Amino acid sequence: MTASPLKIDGAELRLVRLPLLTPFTIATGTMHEKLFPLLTLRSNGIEGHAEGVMDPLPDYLDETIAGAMMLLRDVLIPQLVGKSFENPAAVAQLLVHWRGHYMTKAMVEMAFWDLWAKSLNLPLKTLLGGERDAIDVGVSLGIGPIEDTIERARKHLALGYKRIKLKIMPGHDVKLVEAVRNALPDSHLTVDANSAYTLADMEVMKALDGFGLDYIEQPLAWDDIHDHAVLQSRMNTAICLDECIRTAEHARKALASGATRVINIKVGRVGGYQETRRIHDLCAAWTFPVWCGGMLESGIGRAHNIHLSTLANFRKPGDTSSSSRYFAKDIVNEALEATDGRMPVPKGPGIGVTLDRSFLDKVTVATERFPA
Ligand code: OSB
Ligand code: MG
Repeated sequence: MTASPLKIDGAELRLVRLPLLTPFTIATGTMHEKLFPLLTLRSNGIEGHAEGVMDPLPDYLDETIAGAMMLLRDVLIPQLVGKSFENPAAVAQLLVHWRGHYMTKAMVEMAFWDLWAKSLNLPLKTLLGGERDAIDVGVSLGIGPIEDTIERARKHLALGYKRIKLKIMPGHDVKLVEAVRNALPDSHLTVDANSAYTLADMEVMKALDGFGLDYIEQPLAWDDIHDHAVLQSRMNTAICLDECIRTAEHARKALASGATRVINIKVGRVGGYQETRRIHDLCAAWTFPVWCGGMLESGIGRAHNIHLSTLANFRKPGDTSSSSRYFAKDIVNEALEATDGRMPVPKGPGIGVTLDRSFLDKVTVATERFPA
């Protein structure tokens, strides 16, 4: 059976604001709420959804919510509405012309995948070729006082989370990791510096190399693959790249130059599932694992991440922990909660979650409809 092309007959773009239960501090700053664009594509009464992972300001990467809204509203959505698409590759053809803006492009591609899977009445993971009914997850702990961090790490390990990722920055690094390692000698520990260091910080890197970490995530500049290769050549611990990998070409160069031995894939960061698949397969060819990162997503992005994590080479625990760790209430009806460090894949077609529309309306800052 060949599926008929999907005609996009409407779209909706919302800006949504969800308060965070606890502020989240990383090297680039503190987040108190999750503000994100939510894109819905419609075809024949079916809806596909995706959320953007860009921040209000360009601090994690160089994209912004304002830039995403502009590109979607003025360029991409008008090119989609009223047209028919055979598959995600056809949608991607609209996107390749524009440089950068991988997070914005990902929204379009991911919403189409959800729509497409629902039109075929298949779970997204089945279309992607995923292999699991549940995925292994860990937690990412924001920067805080050392004693408090140990307490939070202990609590999450007791809940069954499979690894603890500690956010670090200059002044909050070696002492913190040493204390957590001493308190929890057998745990899987990692650190994430969100680009806060340079090669001049070799002493800190060397100290971190001694704590049996699973990997050190994105220690150096967000766009510097070369210096990560220099660092990796001087370290035993694996370097994991996050910010540096926005495309499969970045992954190819990072792998070939020895800059990384494990990649944090965020489908919302790399332009969508097709680019994700390329990065996933490149790493597999190098026999390196990948894992699924997070951006404090709502239930829509979280469900996408869960489906993605069912692919074979997602061989390390991801950051896709329980929604209730982040939000008092989520915008989807289905609970996305891990048990014993395992997050079940939502059943049902597409991403398998549905919008709680009355709550979504309450947390929506602005809505634009296409056609208006
Ligand atoms: O670098 O992985 C990151 C959150 C915001 C910005 C960047 C990062 C993160 C996380 C949180 O680590 C992962 C999550 O719990 O969603
Ligand atoms: Mg990271």
